[in-house]
Amino acid sequence: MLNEVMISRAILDSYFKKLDSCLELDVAIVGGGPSGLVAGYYLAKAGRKVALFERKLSIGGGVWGGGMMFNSIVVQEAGRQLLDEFDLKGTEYAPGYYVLDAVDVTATLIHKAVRAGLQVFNLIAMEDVVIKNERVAGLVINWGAVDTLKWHVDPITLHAQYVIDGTGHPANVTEVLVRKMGVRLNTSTGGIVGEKSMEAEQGEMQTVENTREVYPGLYVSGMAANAVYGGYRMGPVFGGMLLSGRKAAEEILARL
Ligand code: 48H
Repeated sequence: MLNEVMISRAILDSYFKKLDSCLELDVAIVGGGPSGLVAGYYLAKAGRKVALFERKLSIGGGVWGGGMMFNSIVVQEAGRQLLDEFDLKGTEYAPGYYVLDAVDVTATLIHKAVRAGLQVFNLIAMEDVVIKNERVAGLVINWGAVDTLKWHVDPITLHAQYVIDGTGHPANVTEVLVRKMGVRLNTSTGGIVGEKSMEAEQGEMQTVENTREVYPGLYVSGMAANAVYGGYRMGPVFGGMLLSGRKAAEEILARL
C-alpha cells in the first residue's frame, strides 16, 4: 500500500539535504540558460561543488523558443566543438551553419550538466548578493514566485567562492550589484553599458570576449556579458553562448 506521507517525507528529506549541502559552494550560477548550463557542466565535471539557481519552473532559458517560437536554433562552425562535447547532432544547413532541434539541445544540456554533478534549483531566484571585503561572496535567494509577486518574505543566504551571472539580457546579478552597492565595474562607464542592436557575427565574438570577472568574485557569461560590456545581440545563434559558458568555467577553475 502506498503511504502518501512517505512520499512527502522522501521529497522533503532529499530536498533539504540537497539545499543544505549547497549552502557553501565553490560556484553559484544564476540563470539556467545555455551559458549557465555549460558552465555548470564543466565545473561539475572538474569535481567542483556547483549549483545553479533558476527563477522559473523550466531550465533552459531562451533555447526552448528557438527563433520567434520556431523551435530550431543555429550553431555556427565556431561552436562545433561544444556540439561534439555534448554529443549533439546538428544538420549542416549551409557550410558552417548547423541547425538543431531546440528541445533536443535544451534537454541534452540539462541532462549532461546534471549527470556531471551540477545541482539544479529551479523556482529559486537570486534577489541579492553577499558582499565580504569588497568581493561578491554568495547569493541571497528566495522562491521565484515570491520574487515575481514581490511579496515581503525575507530570503536565505548561501556562500560561494565565485558567482556567475548567467541571467541573460537583464544581467540581473550585476545590475543588483551596481544599483545597491554603487560599485564601479571594469566597464567603459563603470556601470552596465547595455547591449547593442543586432549584429550576429560581432555579437557572437563579443559574447565570448566579454565573458570575464566583472567584479571580484563575479563572472558574467552569455547574453549578460554583452549587456554589461555593450556588445551586440545576435538572435537565435547559440555557439557564443556555449563557448561563453565553457570560458567562464575554465577561468574559474584556473583560480579555484
Ligand atoms: C534566477 C534568473 C534571474 C534571477 C534571470 O537568457 P538565457 O537563455 O541566458 P544565456 O545568456 O545563457 O543565453 C542567452 C540566449 O538565450 C539569448 O537570449 C540570446 C542568444 N539572445 C539573442 C538575442 O538577440 O535576443 O537564460 C537566463 C536565465 C532565464 O531562464 C531566467 O529566468 C534566469 O536566467 N534568471 N534566475 N534568479 N534573478 N534572472
